[in-house]
Amino acid sequence: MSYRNLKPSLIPAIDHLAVLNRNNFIASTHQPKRSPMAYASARSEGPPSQDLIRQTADAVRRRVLEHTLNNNGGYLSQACSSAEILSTLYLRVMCLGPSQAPLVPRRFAGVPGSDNPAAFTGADYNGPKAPELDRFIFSPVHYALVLYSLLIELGRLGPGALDEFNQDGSTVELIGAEHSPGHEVTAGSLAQALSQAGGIALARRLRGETGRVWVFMSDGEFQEGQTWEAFAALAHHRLGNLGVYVDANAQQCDGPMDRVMGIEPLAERLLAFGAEVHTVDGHDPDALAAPAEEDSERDRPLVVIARTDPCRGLDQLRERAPKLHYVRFKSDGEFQTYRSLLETLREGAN
Ligand SMILES: Cc1ncc(C[n+]2csc(CCOP(=O)(O)OP(=O)(O)O)c2C)c(N)n1
Repeated sequence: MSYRNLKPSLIPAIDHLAVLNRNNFIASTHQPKRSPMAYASARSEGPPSQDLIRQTADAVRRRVLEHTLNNNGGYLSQACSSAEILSTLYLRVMCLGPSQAPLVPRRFAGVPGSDNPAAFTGADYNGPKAPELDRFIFSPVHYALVLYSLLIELGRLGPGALDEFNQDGSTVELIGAEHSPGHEVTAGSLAQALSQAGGIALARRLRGETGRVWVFMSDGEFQEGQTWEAFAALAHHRLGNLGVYVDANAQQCDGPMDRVMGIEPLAERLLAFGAEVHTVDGHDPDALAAPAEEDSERDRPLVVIARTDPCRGLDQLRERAPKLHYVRFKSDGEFQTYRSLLETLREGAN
């Protein structure tokens, strides 16, 4: 199901966020280029254009670069590789309602448990839980800065939401957890979220819910055994209501995937594990959305392997290869180079 065949009353009406944005405004160095209102009208007029998705992805890259400069560190190459995947998921593939969460991120309220009614997850930034609506499970949580930046661009988080990034008591964590905006589960120990998503998908099917479960994963997670056990379970339970988008950027924390531990041929392996598999250009919004928009009643999980470039939009990063996983500038000269690059990118966007 895509947003196109959703009841009009459920189409995300995010224009109210424009008002909330004004009321909760916190000073930020950079405002989202496109107002939430623009997204609302784009959605009500039909599928968002490739241009809108690409512009959003570029804005996400700029925001992550800005943050990396301000903090002298950040998961920058992950923004380069995944910006179109996440933008396409939020703007085109997933059927989500308006955010139910505050624009200013809540403080951490403790871990969930029967003795802690104050605990919450960050899933309410993705809208309410409703039978017809989709759920989003964000697995490689070191990509959290990319997700927060996208939520800001979409008006689901306020423009100052990164002000408390990685501070004690903040939910805007460097390595996201279940209470972090846009996150529903804790998955810092990688490759666990798919199993949790499978449980959610099975429960939804048993309840007769029509909404899907979408999972975002990184390729490094396919080096872990739990991922394969999860796929075996998804196929066994014929969970056609679950779809996975993989950022196949060919990198992990210790270097290029093929040097650390190869996972290819990934498509063939996933096929053998009972999934429906599509391999696409991960920077092409139409190609990314197409498998999810196919009108088929699936009885097996969908996997979209999105082949991406970890330096997309920031060619300068290639000089750092193969050390791309976390970017910290090594000299004042390098810092200034990236700062000028950000200015150039901003000018190009205006
Ligand atoms: C179970 C587990 N093992 C190891 C780690 C350490 N770790 C953190 S990030 C990472 C690399 C994951 O690969 P990927 O997300 O593809 O890397 P990227 O594209 O972000 O460079 C690893 C192994 C972890 N978080 N969890």
